[in-house]
Amino acid sequence: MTYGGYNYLDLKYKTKETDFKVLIYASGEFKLEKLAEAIASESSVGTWTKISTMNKKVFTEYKARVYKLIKVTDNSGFIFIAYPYEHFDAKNILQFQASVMGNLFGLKELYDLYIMDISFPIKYQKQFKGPKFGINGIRKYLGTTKSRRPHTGTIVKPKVGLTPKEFANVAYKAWSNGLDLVKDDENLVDQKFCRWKDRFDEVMKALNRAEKITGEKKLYATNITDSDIDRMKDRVDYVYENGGKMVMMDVYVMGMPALCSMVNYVHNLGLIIHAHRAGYSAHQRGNFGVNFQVYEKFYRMIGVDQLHIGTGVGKMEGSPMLIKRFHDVAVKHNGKEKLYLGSLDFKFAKHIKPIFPVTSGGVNPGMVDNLVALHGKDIIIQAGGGVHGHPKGTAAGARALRYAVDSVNKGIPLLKAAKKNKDLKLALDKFGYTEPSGIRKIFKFEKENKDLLNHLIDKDGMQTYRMITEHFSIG
Ligand code: RUB
Repeated sequence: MTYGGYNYLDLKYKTKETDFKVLIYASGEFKLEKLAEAIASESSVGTWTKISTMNKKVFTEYKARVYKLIKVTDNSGFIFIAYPYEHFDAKNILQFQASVMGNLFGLKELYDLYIMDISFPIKYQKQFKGPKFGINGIRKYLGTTKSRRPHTGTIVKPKVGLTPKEFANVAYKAWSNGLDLVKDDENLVDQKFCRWKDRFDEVMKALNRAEKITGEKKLYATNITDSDIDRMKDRVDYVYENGGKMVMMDVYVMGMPALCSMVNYVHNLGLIIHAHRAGYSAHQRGNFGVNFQVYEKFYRMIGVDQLHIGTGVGKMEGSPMLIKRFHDVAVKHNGKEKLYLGSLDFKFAKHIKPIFPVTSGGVNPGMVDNLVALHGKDIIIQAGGGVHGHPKGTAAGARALRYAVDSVNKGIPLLKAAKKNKDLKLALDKFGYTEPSGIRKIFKFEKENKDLLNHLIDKDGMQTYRMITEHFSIG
């Protein structure tokens, strides 16, 4: 079978260490083989017809090869494609996106096209610096290297609307009552009612006071995201010159070029980067999309230090299984997972440090047991509504969250801890308590049934993949 007069199927091809490997689920008007050829062609050297300008060198050295197919029906299934290193302008992420995440989404014969995973060769990763701080650097700054407890954070709510003084007052209550991190929301930058600089100044005063009375270091993730790079740089300079230690960026909406420049700029000044992923799900939830783990790999290679990954139990989409995968991509150095639930074998280069995953979105103190069961202790547990929605307000909400984290860190179950702490008890009374045994059951089931789950996905395709990774819960 050919597409545009050329053949891209090479099912005997043995992938090379330097190849980029891509796993795609597709369905469409034609047989799977032909869909795969169309995708490989459009994302590498081909077009819809034979062309007089094609030559042997181009075709053998730069084309994509479909090296494996798992058929679900005649017209749908999983497609594994290898791209030779030489195909790419490797220093340029946009060229990669335009190739592998580009035109193919517009091919009209496709009904589904979902990039499940991409495996980047070590040679490619070497050009990236990776996180400057990552988990250990941030732990060192906050003084949690020994306890290795989860970090705690809050997003000041309402998302937008408070004045700088009101905002700083909320931040002070959160820090002085135990939280490590306070952050701006993704949609708060420099609006008229709360100018960025005024807010930063007020919040730094609050941070200094909170550090003094608690004896702990505190972090403020100030949102510097802007469509104008110079404005972002000015803000970073201001943070650096005025005692800040961290900046936050909405990494998905700002795009790769801005992110790459800003990561270098921020790290050169020795500041930590908090990455909010607002908007990514526009690309992950439909029939045409890219799984978040692909962006996550980019963000870790480029070098953000902490990154939102969802919760598996809160307000944002994603089952515990999927969120656990995102956690692994953030923290594991040498993931040697077998192809599983839509993932490829993948290894980070040694110098690309683990990043601190942030679990956020509908989180409250009653979920801490669960979140630790899901992620372990290398996690930032962040709650907006779950802190400021406490019946007694932000201060009590912060105390409840910190107490919950400290207790679970010591191995004390939440319900037992709540008997000794009024703030936590009130939080549980309002928000409820979710048993971690549900999460443990899911992981046990997953571990014991990997082959079965893989088999079901291979047999039924995207429908089953989505059922398992978006909604999976047992018993
Ligand atoms: C959290 C919030 C964050 C989400 C983003 O507020 O709105 O922006 O965490 O989602 P709240 P994600 O705690 O009140 O729900 O972390 O999945 O990117």
